[in-house]
Amino acid sequence: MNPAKVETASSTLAAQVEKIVATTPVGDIHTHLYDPAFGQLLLLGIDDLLTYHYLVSEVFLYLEMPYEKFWKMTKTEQADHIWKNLFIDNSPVGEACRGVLTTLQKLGIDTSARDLKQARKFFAGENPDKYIDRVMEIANVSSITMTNPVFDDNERQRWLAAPEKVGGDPRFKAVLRIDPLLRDFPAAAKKTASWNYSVEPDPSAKTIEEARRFLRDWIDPQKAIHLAVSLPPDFRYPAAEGADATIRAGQTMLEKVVLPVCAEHNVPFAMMIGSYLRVNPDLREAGDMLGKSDVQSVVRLCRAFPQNRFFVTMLSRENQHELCVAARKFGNLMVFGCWWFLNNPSLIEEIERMRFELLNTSFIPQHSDARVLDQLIYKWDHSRRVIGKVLTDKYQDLAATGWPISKSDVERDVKKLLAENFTNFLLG
Ligand code: HDL
Ligand code: ZN
Repeated sequence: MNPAKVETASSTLAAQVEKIVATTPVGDIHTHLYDPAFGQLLLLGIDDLLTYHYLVSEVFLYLEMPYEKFWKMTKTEQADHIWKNLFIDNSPVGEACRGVLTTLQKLGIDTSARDLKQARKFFAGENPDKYIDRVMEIANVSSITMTNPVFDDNERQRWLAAPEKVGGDPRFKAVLRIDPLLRDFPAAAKKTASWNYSVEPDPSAKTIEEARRFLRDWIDPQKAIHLAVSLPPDFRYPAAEGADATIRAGQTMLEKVVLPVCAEHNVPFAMMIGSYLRVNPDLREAGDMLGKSDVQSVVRLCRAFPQNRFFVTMLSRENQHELCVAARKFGNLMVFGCWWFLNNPSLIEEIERMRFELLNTSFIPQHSDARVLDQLIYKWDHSRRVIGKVLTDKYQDLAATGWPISKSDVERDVKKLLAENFTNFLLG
């Protein structure tokens, strides 16, 4: 049976691709969202949308205000302040501002009113559990992968207090996030020792064994689908000659603890590389920035640990081309997302074009990194538009060679890009 040919007239093809990209459910592989059992760790609603740390740093672009004065405000006061300065007194052309408006509009809130009254009324008394389903339906997100930082006491306590409750929501998947283990081992060792693991700051054989036990004790109860870390731009593998004890200990943890435990559990390791933390500490969570990282360190890890699988995303635009080429060399490397400061239409377009041209459809184009539940709506709407546009262009290039594009081809490709490349790589 001849598969239904997708008209290659550009307008028809574009419409068909756009529809398929919009209606294919996405598995969101990296967010900071939580299932309702985590209580107030799950952020939602207009005041959380407006006090998103991206907007906090942006509001200081316009107004010299002592940081402490801002931090002393209530969340509602901060939201009002951000709304006034970023939306009313200046056009909200920035991606994070635009996102708030896309979200409100898709929730049926009249943004032309330009006031927060209607929005606040809409969110008042929202039942988080039901609202999650509503947001996932609007955003067409089939699965939300959380970030579960085991060294964060607030999060950790919740797992320990009610292990049967948290992490049991089928809409959410857990990821064991272990940054301090690789970025600040002395501090991580102190904490794990206080949790009755014989882990000392210098990684002896005993420490290595106990650190493995610590990870095993968390992967299973969390049902973690993989482990993850964010690393600074100066992360190097192997560590440079003369690197200090903390960096050398971090490398030992990576080689002797994290990767062996991932391999034995057959779970990938996600490395998000390129974040300088708190370059402006007064901005708190909004105070991080990026730097150019070393792709050859990723190459050396993929080569040295063929039994491990690596999800990798990098924060610097300048790393993207080299990372794509690295992914051509290693089947155990899966490139994903347009992370953080790259999650803007102009950069998503550039990066996805590069990936289609170098990796065909064997990559994961995007993750939302949502911190507030409702952000799923805008982050996926905005990204789908760009991914659909680029994919249409690529199909048109194919059509120009006389290659017919069938509807089932497009459905197959998009399903891989938005869901199956992730789930297949998880399984190995
Ligand atoms: O380390 C990370 O997972 C980053 O995504 C940070 O959480 C960052 O603050 C962020 O939210 N980026 O979008
Ligand atoms: Zn993140």
